[in-house]
Amino acid sequence: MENLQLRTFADYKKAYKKSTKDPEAFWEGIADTFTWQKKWDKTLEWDFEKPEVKWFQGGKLNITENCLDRHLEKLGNKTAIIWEPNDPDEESRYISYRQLFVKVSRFANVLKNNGIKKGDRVCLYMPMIPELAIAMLACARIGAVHSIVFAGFSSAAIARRINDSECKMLITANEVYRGAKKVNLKEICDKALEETPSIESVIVYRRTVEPTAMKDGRDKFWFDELQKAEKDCPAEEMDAEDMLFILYTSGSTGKPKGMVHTVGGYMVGTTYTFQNVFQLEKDDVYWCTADIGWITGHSYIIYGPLASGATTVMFEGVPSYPDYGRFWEICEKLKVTHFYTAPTAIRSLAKQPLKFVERHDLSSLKVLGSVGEPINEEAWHWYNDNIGKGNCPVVDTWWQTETGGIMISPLAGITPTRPTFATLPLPGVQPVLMDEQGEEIPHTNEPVEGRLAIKFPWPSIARTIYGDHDRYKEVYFSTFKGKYFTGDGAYRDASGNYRITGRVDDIVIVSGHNLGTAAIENAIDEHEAVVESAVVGYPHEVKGNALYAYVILYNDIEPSEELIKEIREIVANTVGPIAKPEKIQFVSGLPKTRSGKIMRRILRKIASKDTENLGDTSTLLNPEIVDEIMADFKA
Ligand code: 7RM
Repeated sequence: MENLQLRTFADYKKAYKKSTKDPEAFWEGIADTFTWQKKWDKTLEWDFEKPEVKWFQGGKLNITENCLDRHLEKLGNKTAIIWEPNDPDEESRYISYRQLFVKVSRFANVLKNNGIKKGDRVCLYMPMIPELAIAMLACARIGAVHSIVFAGFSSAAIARRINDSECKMLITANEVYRGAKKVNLKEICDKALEETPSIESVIVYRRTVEPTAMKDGRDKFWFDELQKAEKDCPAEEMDAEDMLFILYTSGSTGKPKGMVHTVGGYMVGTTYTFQNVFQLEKDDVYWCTADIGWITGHSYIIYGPLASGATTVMFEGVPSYPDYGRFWEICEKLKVTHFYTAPTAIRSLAKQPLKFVERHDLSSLKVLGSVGEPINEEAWHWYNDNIGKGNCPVVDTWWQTETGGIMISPLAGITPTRPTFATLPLPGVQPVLMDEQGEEIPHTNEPVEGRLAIKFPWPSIARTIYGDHDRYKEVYFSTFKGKYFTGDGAYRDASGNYRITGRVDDIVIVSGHNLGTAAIENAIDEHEAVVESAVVGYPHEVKGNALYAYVILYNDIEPSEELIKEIREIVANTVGPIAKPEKIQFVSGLPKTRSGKIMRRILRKIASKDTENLGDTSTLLNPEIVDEIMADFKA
């Protein structure tokens, strides 16, 4: 396999320059290193006003040939996936590239035997087990479109996603282990299946030996179906612009958006970014702790690493089981070299006594990654000092479900890092900051702040929202003419490094002043007693809106009036007196999505005393926190 890694800062600069001067030639050179059944005719066709983006048109390929077949000759015996179970006493599984190839081929035939054809949508509601990877790749092998729903979501959330894209099949497991709990996934599916007329068959993987209720004619066990399946399955010939998968991401309206990714561009984008950001060497062990139900899992547990011939770890459990040292125990046990997680996990682990880290030998680690939200200074240093021992570059990777792959990030060991900064755009990515008037802020040697947009297409951009191209246009391409709008705000320093400041929809107008809640939260978080905070606006008679802060304190700290005063003081001193929160409530947690994003919609409703209809809270990581916060509401 051709290696795509840039090796020096000078290489990076050169590649970046080329990628903006002649983006087509730049990406052609990268795309050429993959296995194509037929080479493309047209590298790029685009129009951000329509909007429409097409990469490598006329090219024919199958992504699984790039993730599996092409490695067999040289890397057939190399471990593709190391699976670490929830229970540390259960055996890990090591699956080689050849074994994975065999498993994927056979399961692809199970899909075919059950009537699945190219273009059909298949919903996957699975635990973090290798069979999830196998099922994804099997879909890709035959050209079926996978739609993975995170296995912590409710029946209603599954049904809604299945119905939106009219999936024909659902693949699930009977049960899943999660920490000390066991959850019956099949029961949750059965409830969803009462309202999903498009589903014709359900394949059930038995993760546990418990008896499972099966519906005759509809439900089939994974193993029974495998017995009946042929071994070989040729890879379907796919157009570069054929759909690879749909992944739902929450929208501001509450209706999830089914982001559509296509085969060719997504493959090229995720593989190129994986290799350059993480800089793996031959025998490295790479671990991304995300769930595969999130884009990070799609791009950087499965497709990017496998297309690169890397060894990728999949972990079934949670960071707190059997204790808060589990991540570090796994790093030691598997000799993990590259560790990629989210700030929310870092902060929750940083809250624990340091002995959970110190107990383990972390000397195998070379590179640390962060993704999902801005990483605050304190968490960055804790991660860098205690996990990386000051020796591992920390790559703070900014990107979105919609971008498919990493957009702004250091390249480990190659380009400089800077705490709380995602730093520089990857080659092929052309970010711009937009001012209040909707004008591009020019690149000068001045630090600036604005709304982050991208002015040129990159291969792994989502092509549409499934079934709703108008919404795709409205959400991403209508704010700034001819540009993709990210929804994030950013600061750019004199050297061109970006620091993502948060979602710009989190702006509150207090007495006529536009206040970004992210800046206020950062100020509050500087107080030594504070772990984390969330600030939202609520209607106020005099000011129009006032600010309500929800604040988490360290375990050993008692809430007090004194603290409230100090917090307001810090905000007054750093952001300005106008930004002082009217109300401060101490909470034990914040409602969060799995990837660590605070669900402000809910906090806003509570602060505004509009709690009749909080919307679907079942997709939260910690739905129970909502009742606690409501009970202690500061009227
Ligand atoms: C990969 C992912 C996307 C949103 C994005 C940002 C925020 C993600 C960072 C970040 C600051 C980062 N996809 N975000 N990474 N903010 N620094 N390194 O998270 O679709 O679930 O979310 O996440 O607001 O727009 S996502």
